Amino acid sequence: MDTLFQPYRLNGTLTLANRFMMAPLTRCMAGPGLVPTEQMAAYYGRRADIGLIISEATIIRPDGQGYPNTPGIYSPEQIAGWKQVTEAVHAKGGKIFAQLWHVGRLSHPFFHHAEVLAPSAVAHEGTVPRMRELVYQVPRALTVAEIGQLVEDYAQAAANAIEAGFDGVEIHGANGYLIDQFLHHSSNLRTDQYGQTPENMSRFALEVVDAINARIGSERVGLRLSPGAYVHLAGSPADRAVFDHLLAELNKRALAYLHLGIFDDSLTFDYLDGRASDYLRAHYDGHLVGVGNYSAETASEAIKADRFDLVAIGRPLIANPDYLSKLKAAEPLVPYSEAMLAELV
Ligand code: FNR
Ligand code: 8K6
Repeated sequence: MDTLFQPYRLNGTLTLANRFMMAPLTRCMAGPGLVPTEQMAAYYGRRADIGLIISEATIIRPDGQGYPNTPGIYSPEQIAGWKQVTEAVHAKGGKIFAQLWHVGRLSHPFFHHAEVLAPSAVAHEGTVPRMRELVYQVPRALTVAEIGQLVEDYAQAAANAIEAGFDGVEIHGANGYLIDQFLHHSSNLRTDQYGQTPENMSRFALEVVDAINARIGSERVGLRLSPGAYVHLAGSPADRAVFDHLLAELNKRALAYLHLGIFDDSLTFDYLDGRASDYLRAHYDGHLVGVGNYSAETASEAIKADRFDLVAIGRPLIANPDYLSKLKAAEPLVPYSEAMLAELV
Protein backbone atom coordinates (compact mmCIF):
# COMPACT_ATOMS: atom_id res chain seq x y z
CA MET A 1 0.00 0.00 0.00
CA ASP A 2 2.98 2.28 0.60
CA THR A 3 3.35 3.32 -3.06
CA LEU A 4 -0.15 4.81 -2.98
CA PHE A 5 0.90 7.26 -0.27
CA GLN A 6 4.10 8.38 -2.01
CA PRO A 7 4.26 11.59 -4.11
CA TYR A 8 3.67 11.13 -7.82
CA ARG A 9 5.13 13.35 -10.52
CA LEU A 10 2.70 13.94 -13.40
CA ASN A 11 5.00 16.32 -15.28
CA GLY A 12 7.29 19.33 -14.80
CA THR A 13 4.39 21.43 -13.49
CA LEU A 14 2.44 19.02 -11.27
CA THR A 15 3.58 16.65 -8.55
CA LEU A 16 0.82 15.14 -6.42
CA ALA A 17 1.19 14.40 -2.70
CA ASN A 18 -0.02 10.82 -3.27
CA ARG A 19 -1.53 8.58 -5.96
CA PHE A 20 -5.14 9.04 -4.88
CA MET A 21 -7.53 11.15 -6.91
CA MET A 22 -11.06 12.13 -5.93
CA ALA A 23 -13.30 10.97 -8.79
CA PRO A 24 -15.61 13.65 -10.20
CA LEU A 25 -18.93 13.37 -8.36
CA THR A 26 -22.02 15.31 -9.41
CA ARG A 27 -23.81 16.51 -6.27
CA CYS A 28 -26.47 18.89 -7.68
CA MET A 29 -25.90 21.43 -4.90
CA ALA A 30 -24.92 24.62 -6.76
CA GLY A 31 -26.74 27.81 -5.78
CA PRO A 32 -28.87 30.18 -7.92
CA GLY A 33 -27.18 30.94 -11.24
CA LEU A 34 -25.42 27.55 -10.92
CA VAL A 35 -22.84 29.26 -8.68
CA PRO A 36 -20.68 27.10 -6.37
CA THR A 37 -21.45 27.74 -2.70
CA GLU A 38 -19.51 28.07 0.57
CA GLN A 39 -20.78 24.61 1.54
CA MET A 40 -19.18 23.22 -1.61
CA ALA A 41 -15.90 24.97 -0.71
CA ALA A 42 -15.95 23.35 2.72
CA TYR A 43 -16.83 19.94 1.22
CA TYR A 44 -13.86 20.00 -1.18
CA GLY A 45 -11.58 21.54 1.48
CA ARG A 46 -12.25 18.57 3.77
CA ARG A 47 -10.83 16.27 1.11
CA ALA A 48 -7.69 18.32 0.28
CA ASP A 49 -5.30 15.59 1.46
CA ILE A 50 -6.19 13.55 -1.65
CA GLY A 51 -3.39 13.91 -4.25
CA LEU A 52 -5.69 15.47 -6.87
CA ILE A 53 -9.37 16.35 -6.54
CA ILE A 54 -11.41 16.34 -9.75
CA SER A 55 -14.41 18.61 -9.30
CA GLU A 56 -17.93 17.46 -9.99
CA ALA A 57 -18.77 17.85 -13.67
CA THR A 58 -19.17 21.55 -14.44
CA ILE A 59 -21.05 22.85 -17.45
CA ILE A 60 -19.25 24.99 -20.02
CA ARG A 61 -22.41 26.78 -21.18
CA PRO A 62 -26.15 26.77 -20.41
CA ASP A 63 -27.22 24.19 -23.01
CA GLY A 64 -24.72 21.71 -21.57
CA GLN A 65 -26.87 21.14 -18.49
CA GLY A 66 -28.62 17.82 -17.91
CA TYR A 67 -29.36 17.74 -14.17
CA PRO A 68 -30.64 20.27 -11.64
CA ASN A 69 -28.22 22.56 -9.78
CA THR A 70 -25.02 21.41 -11.45
CA PRO A 71 -22.40 24.18 -11.29
CA GLY A 72 -21.23 26.16 -14.32
CA ILE A 73 -17.99 27.89 -15.27
CA TYR A 74 -19.09 30.47 -17.83
CA SER A 75 -20.32 33.46 -15.75
CA PRO A 76 -18.24 35.85 -13.58
CA GLU A 77 -20.34 34.82 -10.56
CA GLN A 78 -19.56 31.14 -11.16
CA ILE A 79 -15.84 31.90 -11.50
CA ALA A 80 -15.97 33.83 -8.21
CA GLY A 81 -17.83 30.92 -6.56
CA TRP A 82 -15.19 28.45 -7.73
CA LYS A 83 -12.45 30.74 -6.33
CA GLN A 84 -13.76 30.00 -2.82
CA VAL A 85 -13.49 26.28 -3.61
CA THR A 86 -9.95 26.37 -5.01
CA GLU A 87 -8.81 28.60 -2.12
CA ALA A 88 -10.23 26.16 0.44
CA VAL A 89 -8.34 23.27 -1.21
CA HIS A 90 -5.09 25.21 -1.68
CA ALA A 91 -5.17 26.52 1.90
CA LYS A 92 -4.76 22.90 2.99
CA GLY A 93 -2.03 22.15 0.45
CA GLY A 94 -4.27 20.27 -1.97
CA LYS A 95 -4.71 20.35 -5.75
CA ILE A 96 -7.92 20.48 -7.77
CA PHE A 97 -8.89 20.21 -11.45
CA ALA A 98 -12.27 21.30 -12.87
CA GLN A 99 -14.15 18.68 -14.87
CA LEU A 100 -15.52 20.40 -18.01
CA TRP A 101 -18.88 19.09 -19.15
CA HIS A 102 -21.47 19.34 -21.88
CA VAL A 103 -24.15 16.64 -21.80
CA GLY A 104 -25.15 16.92 -25.49
CA ARG A 105 -28.36 14.95 -26.14
CA LEU A 106 -28.78 14.28 -22.40
CA SER A 107 -29.87 17.88 -21.90
CA HIS A 108 -33.46 19.11 -21.73
CA PRO A 109 -35.01 22.51 -22.63
CA PHE A 110 -36.40 22.55 -19.06
CA PHE A 111 -32.97 23.72 -17.91
CA HIS A 112 -32.22 26.43 -20.50
CA HIS A 113 -35.24 26.95 -22.81
CA ALA A 114 -32.99 26.29 -25.82
CA GLU A 115 -32.56 23.45 -28.29
CA VAL A 116 -30.95 20.16 -27.36
CA LEU A 117 -27.83 19.69 -29.52
CA ALA A 118 -25.85 16.56 -30.34
CA PRO A 119 -23.76 15.02 -33.14
CA SER A 120 -26.88 13.47 -34.69
CA ALA A 121 -30.65 13.54 -34.28
CA VAL A 122 -30.75 10.34 -32.23
CA ALA A 123 -32.52 10.46 -28.88
CA HIS A 124 -31.47 8.64 -25.75
CA GLU A 125 -34.47 6.66 -24.56
CA GLY A 126 -35.62 7.50 -21.07
CA THR A 127 -36.05 10.38 -18.67
CA VAL A 128 -33.87 12.77 -16.67
CA PRO A 129 -32.94 11.06 -13.35
CA ARG A 130 -34.86 12.38 -10.35
CA MET A 131 -37.07 14.40 -12.77
CA ARG A 132 -39.01 11.56 -14.29
CA GLU A 133 -41.49 13.86 -15.99
CA LEU A 134 -38.72 15.10 -18.34
CA VAL A 135 -38.46 12.73 -21.31
CA TYR A 136 -35.22 12.96 -23.34
CA GLN A 137 -35.89 14.57 -26.71
CA VAL A 138 -34.64 13.99 -30.22
CA PRO A 139 -31.70 16.43 -30.38
CA ARG A 140 -30.89 18.62 -33.37
CA ALA A 141 -27.68 17.69 -35.17
CA LEU A 142 -24.98 20.32 -34.73
CA THR A 143 -23.84 22.29 -37.78
CA VAL A 144 -20.11 22.46 -38.50
CA ALA A 145 -20.10 26.13 -37.44
CA GLU A 146 -21.77 25.21 -34.13
CA ILE A 147 -19.15 22.51 -33.53
CA GLY A 148 -16.46 25.18 -33.99
CA GLN A 149 -18.23 27.37 -31.43
CA LEU A 150 -18.38 24.48 -28.96
CA VAL A 151 -14.62 23.94 -29.29
CA GLU A 152 -14.11 27.63 -28.51
CA ASP A 153 -16.51 27.41 -25.55
CA TYR A 154 -14.57 24.48 -24.07
CA ALA A 155 -11.33 26.47 -24.41
CA GLN A 156 -12.91 29.53 -22.78
CA ALA A 157 -14.22 27.36 -19.93
CA ALA A 158 -10.67 26.04 -19.41
CA ALA A 159 -9.32 29.60 -19.29
CA ASN A 160 -12.09 30.47 -16.80
CA ALA A 161 -11.06 27.50 -14.66
CA ILE A 162 -7.48 28.76 -14.49
CA GLU A 163 -8.81 32.23 -13.61
CA ALA A 164 -10.82 30.59 -10.80
CA GLY A 165 -7.60 29.12 -9.39
CA PHE A 166 -7.91 25.52 -10.56
CA ASP A 167 -4.62 23.67 -11.10
CA GLY A 168 -5.93 22.31 -14.39
CA VAL A 169 -8.95 20.80 -16.09
CA GLU A 170 -10.26 17.34 -16.87
CA ILE A 171 -12.18 17.18 -20.13
CA HIS A 172 -15.27 15.00 -19.62
CA GLY A 173 -15.16 12.80 -22.69
CA ALA A 174 -16.82 9.83 -20.95
CA ASN A 175 -20.12 8.35 -19.78
CA GLY A 176 -22.19 9.03 -22.90
CA TYR A 177 -22.07 12.85 -22.78
CA LEU A 178 -21.38 15.18 -25.73
CA ILE A 179 -17.78 14.26 -26.59
CA ASP A 180 -18.50 10.55 -26.10
CA GLN A 181 -21.57 10.87 -28.37
CA PHE A 182 -19.18 11.69 -31.23
CA LEU A 183 -17.01 8.64 -30.43
CA HIS A 184 -19.66 5.91 -30.73
CA HIS A 185 -21.51 4.76 -33.83
CA SER A 186 -24.89 4.47 -32.11
CA SER A 187 -24.99 8.23 -31.41
CA ASN A 188 -22.88 9.56 -34.32
CA LEU A 189 -24.52 9.06 -37.74
CA ARG A 190 -22.85 12.07 -39.36
CA THR A 191 -21.67 11.88 -42.95
CA ASP A 192 -19.41 14.97 -42.87
CA GLN A 193 -15.87 15.41 -41.49
CA TYR A 194 -17.12 14.44 -37.99
CA GLY A 195 -18.60 11.04 -38.87
CA GLN A 196 -18.19 7.58 -40.37
CA THR A 197 -14.42 7.01 -40.08
CA PRO A 198 -12.21 6.70 -36.98
CA GLU A 199 -10.38 9.90 -37.99
CA ASN A 200 -13.61 11.82 -38.42
CA MET A 201 -15.31 10.49 -35.30
CA SER A 202 -12.23 11.39 -33.19
CA ARG A 203 -12.01 14.88 -34.68
CA PHE A 204 -14.22 16.75 -32.20
CA ALA A 205 -12.50 15.21 -29.13
CA LEU A 206 -9.08 16.11 -30.54
CA GLU A 207 -10.15 19.62 -31.50
CA VAL A 208 -11.34 20.20 -27.92
CA VAL A 209 -8.08 18.77 -26.51
CA ASP A 210 -5.95 20.87 -28.86
CA ALA A 211 -7.86 24.09 -28.21
CA ILE A 212 -7.60 23.64 -24.44
CA ASN A 213 -3.92 22.64 -24.63
CA ALA A 214 -3.22 25.79 -26.64
CA ARG A 215 -5.02 27.93 -24.05
CA ILE A 216 -3.69 26.52 -20.75
CA GLY A 217 -0.88 24.06 -21.59
CA SER A 218 -1.20 20.28 -22.00
CA GLU A 219 0.53 19.60 -18.66
CA ARG A 220 -2.60 20.97 -16.95
CA VAL A 221 -5.08 18.94 -19.00
CA GLY A 222 -6.52 15.51 -18.25
CA LEU A 223 -9.09 13.60 -20.28
CA ARG A 224 -11.75 11.10 -19.23
CA LEU A 225 -12.88 8.48 -21.77
CA SER A 226 -15.24 5.49 -21.82
CA PRO A 227 -14.08 3.25 -24.68
CA GLY A 228 -16.45 0.65 -23.30
CA ALA A 229 -19.96 2.08 -23.60
CA TYR A 230 -21.78 1.20 -20.39
CA VAL A 231 -24.16 4.06 -19.65
CA HIS A 232 -26.27 6.49 -21.72
CA LEU A 233 -25.37 4.92 -25.09
CA ALA A 234 -24.92 1.58 -26.79
CA GLY A 235 -21.48 0.33 -27.81
CA SER A 236 -20.63 -1.41 -31.05
CA PRO A 237 -17.61 -3.44 -32.21
CA ALA A 238 -16.95 -0.70 -34.80
CA ASP A 239 -16.22 1.74 -31.95
CA ARG A 240 -12.95 -0.07 -31.28
CA ALA A 241 -11.22 1.43 -34.32
CA VAL A 242 -12.32 4.93 -33.25
CA PHE A 243 -10.63 4.56 -29.87
CA ASP A 244 -7.55 2.90 -31.40
CA HIS A 245 -7.13 5.99 -33.57
CA LEU A 246 -7.95 8.49 -30.81
CA LEU A 247 -5.44 6.94 -28.38
CA ALA A 248 -2.68 6.91 -31.00
CA GLU A 249 -3.31 10.64 -31.51
CA LEU A 250 -3.41 11.32 -27.75
CA ASN A 251 0.00 9.65 -27.40
CA LYS A 252 1.41 12.60 -29.38
CA ARG A 253 -0.05 15.21 -27.03
CA ALA A 254 1.57 14.92 -23.55
CA LEU A 255 -1.58 15.33 -21.47
CA ALA A 256 -1.30 15.28 -17.67
CA TYR A 257 -3.20 11.96 -17.58
CA LEU A 258 -5.92 9.81 -19.10
CA HIS A 259 -8.78 8.72 -16.80
CA LEU A 260 -11.13 5.83 -17.48
CA GLY A 261 -14.85 6.58 -17.11
CA ILE A 262 -16.62 3.60 -15.56
CA PHE A 263 -18.51 2.58 -12.42
CA ASP A 264 -17.08 -0.92 -12.06
CA ASP A 265 -13.75 -1.88 -13.62
CA SER A 266 -14.49 -5.60 -13.42
CA LEU A 267 -16.82 -5.11 -16.44
CA THR A 268 -15.47 -6.57 -19.67
CA PHE A 269 -16.20 -5.62 -23.29
CA ASP A 270 -15.88 -8.10 -26.15
CA TYR A 271 -14.77 -5.43 -28.57
CA LEU A 272 -12.01 -4.27 -26.20
CA ASP A 273 -10.85 -7.85 -25.49
CA GLY A 274 -11.57 -7.45 -21.78
CA ARG A 275 -11.54 -4.64 -19.26
CA ALA A 276 -11.57 -1.06 -20.53
CA SER A 277 -8.68 -0.19 -18.19
CA ASP A 278 -6.49 -2.94 -19.70
CA TYR A 279 -7.38 -1.76 -23.19
CA LEU A 280 -6.32 1.82 -22.33
CA ARG A 281 -3.10 0.58 -20.72
CA ALA A 282 -2.21 -1.32 -23.88
CA HIS A 283 -2.85 1.63 -26.20
CA TYR A 284 -2.00 4.74 -24.18
CA ASP A 285 1.60 5.64 -23.23
CA GLY A 286 1.02 8.32 -20.57
CA HIS A 287 -0.19 8.31 -16.96
CA LEU A 288 -3.36 6.24 -16.59
CA VAL A 289 -5.94 6.68 -13.82
CA GLY A 290 -7.87 3.57 -12.84
CA VAL A 291 -11.31 3.78 -11.22
CA GLY A 292 -14.45 1.78 -10.57
CA ASN A 293 -15.12 -0.02 -7.31
CA TYR A 294 -11.52 -0.01 -6.08
CA SER A 295 -10.47 -0.12 -2.46
CA ALA A 296 -7.00 1.03 -1.41
CA GLU A 297 -5.99 -2.64 -1.26
CA THR A 298 -7.23 -3.63 -4.71
CA ALA A 299 -5.88 -0.39 -6.21
CA SER A 300 -2.51 -1.03 -4.67
CA GLU A 301 -2.42 -4.52 -6.20
CA ALA A 302 -3.43 -3.13 -9.60
CA ILE A 303 -0.69 -0.50 -9.47
CA LYS A 304 1.84 -3.11 -8.43
CA ALA A 305 0.75 -5.21 -11.41
CA ASP A 306 1.29 -2.11 -13.61
CA ARG A 307 -2.37 -2.00 -14.72
CA PHE A 308 -2.53 1.77 -14.06
CA ASP A 309 -0.57 4.51 -12.23
CA LEU A 310 -3.07 6.37 -10.03
CA VAL A 311 -6.50 5.53 -8.65
CA ALA A 312 -9.62 7.67 -8.47
CA ILE A 313 -11.97 7.00 -5.57
CA GLY A 314 -15.61 8.09 -5.81
CA ARG A 315 -18.35 6.76 -3.55
CA PRO A 316 -16.06 5.95 -0.58
CA LEU A 317 -15.02 9.63 -0.56
CA ILE A 318 -18.66 10.74 -0.37
CA ALA A 319 -19.08 8.51 2.69
CA ASN A 320 -15.69 9.32 4.24
CA PRO A 321 -14.37 12.89 3.94
CA ASP A 322 -11.47 11.65 6.09
CA TYR A 323 -10.85 8.64 3.80
CA LEU A 324 -7.07 9.04 3.76
CA SER A 325 -6.57 9.51 7.50
CA LYS A 326 -8.80 6.50 8.17
CA LEU A 327 -6.68 4.40 5.81
CA LYS A 328 -3.47 5.55 7.47
CA ALA A 329 -4.86 4.79 10.93
CA ALA A 330 -6.32 1.46 9.69
CA GLU A 331 -9.76 2.58 10.87
CA PRO A 332 -12.89 1.11 9.23
CA LEU A 333 -14.57 3.11 6.44
CA VAL A 334 -18.24 4.09 6.54
CA PRO A 335 -20.04 2.26 3.70
CA TYR A 336 -21.54 4.46 0.98
CA SER A 337 -25.30 4.67 0.55
CA GLU A 338 -27.34 6.66 -1.96
CA ALA A 339 -29.13 8.44 0.91
CA MET A 340 -25.83 10.29 1.52
CA LEU A 341 -26.37 12.25 -1.73
CA ALA A 342 -28.98 14.38 0.04
CA GLU A 343 -26.34 16.33 1.97
CA LEU A 344 -22.83 17.72 1.43
CA VAL A 345 -20.74 16.37 4.30
C1 FNR B 1 -20.46 9.86 -10.47
N1 FNR B 1 -19.55 9.74 -11.51
C2 FNR B 1 -19.24 10.84 -12.27
N2 FNR B 1 -18.33 10.76 -13.29
C3 FNR B 1 -17.95 11.87 -13.96
O1 FNR B 1 -17.10 11.77 -14.85
N3 FNR B 1 -18.48 13.08 -13.65
C4 FNR B 1 -19.40 13.24 -12.68
O2 FNR B 1 -19.83 14.38 -12.41
C5 FNR B 1 -19.84 12.09 -11.98
N4 FNR B 1 -20.81 12.16 -11.04
C6 FNR B 1 -21.10 11.09 -10.25
C7 FNR B 1 -22.00 11.23 -9.18
C8 FNR B 1 -22.23 10.18 -8.32
C9 FNR B 1 -23.14 10.36 -7.18
C10 FNR B 1 -21.58 8.94 -8.54
C11 FNR B 1 -21.79 7.79 -7.61
C12 FNR B 1 -20.72 8.80 -9.59
C13 FNR B 1 -18.75 8.51 -11.67
C14 FNR B 1 -17.54 8.52 -10.71
O3 FNR B 1 -16.61 9.52 -11.07
C15 FNR B 1 -16.80 7.16 -10.65
O4 FNR B 1 -16.37 6.81 -11.94
C16 FNR B 1 -17.67 6.05 -10.10
O5 FNR B 1 -18.34 6.46 -8.93
C17 FNR B 1 -16.85 4.78 -9.80
O6 FNR B 1 -15.93 4.99 -8.77
P1 FNR B 1 -16.21 4.44 -7.25
O7 FNR B 1 -17.36 5.21 -6.72
O8 FNR B 1 -16.52 2.99 -7.37
O9 FNR B 1 -14.92 4.70 -6.52
C1 8K6 C 1 -22.59 11.02 -14.07
C2 8K6 C 1 -23.37 12.16 -13.55
C3 8K6 C 1 -24.73 11.74 -13.12
C4 8K6 C 1 -25.29 12.66 -12.11
C5 8K6 C 1 -26.67 12.31 -11.73
C6 8K6 C 1 -27.05 12.84 -10.40
C7 8K6 C 1 -26.54 12.02 -9.30
C8 8K6 C 1 -27.18 10.69 -9.21
C9 8K6 C 1 -26.17 9.67 -8.84
C10 8K6 C 1 -26.70 8.30 -8.70
C11 8K6 C 1 -25.57 7.35 -8.55
C12 8K6 C 1 -25.93 6.00 -9.00
C13 8K6 C 1 -24.73 5.13 -9.11
C14 8K6 C 1 -24.95 3.92 -10.01
C15 8K6 C 1 -25.06 4.30 -11.46
C16 8K6 C 1 -24.70 3.14 -12.33
C17 8K6 C 1 -24.57 3.57 -13.77
C18 8K6 C 1 -24.20 2.42 -14.61
